[in-house]
Amino acid sequence: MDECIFCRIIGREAPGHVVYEDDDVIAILDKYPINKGHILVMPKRHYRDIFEIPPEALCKVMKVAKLMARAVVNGLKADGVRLIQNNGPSAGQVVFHFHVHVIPYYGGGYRAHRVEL
Ligand code: DGP
Repeated sequence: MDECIFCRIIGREAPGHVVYEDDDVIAILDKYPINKGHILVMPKRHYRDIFEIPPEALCKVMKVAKLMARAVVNGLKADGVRLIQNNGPSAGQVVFHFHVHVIPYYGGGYRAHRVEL
């Protein structure tokens, strides 16, 4: 899976800002954030999407997603957090390594588009 950018980040073959890591799960900052502190949580092992990831691995990822949601509220003072997860190009998936977006919000209304930080 050398062509997978997330596998390359996990293997330290490509740069990535790691904010959490354990034996099975890693969390990195999104390179194109919707808001400050936009995090991607993913299994270290490569699964394409929600249909490929086994339930046990999914549970581990979601536990870390919850930790990251708490971290952006406590650490970055976000007052809202959105979790999203895309499957397939027509649903907006562009990296085909299962991941959950943890997107902090800071008041001022909901925004779905990306910003320059
Ligand atoms: P999705 O559209 O759900 O497949 O989300 C893929 C996300 O991955 C998107 O928000 C941008 C982010 N992304 C793409 N390439 C890189 C990269 O090289 N490094 C990091 N940290 N994030 C990336």
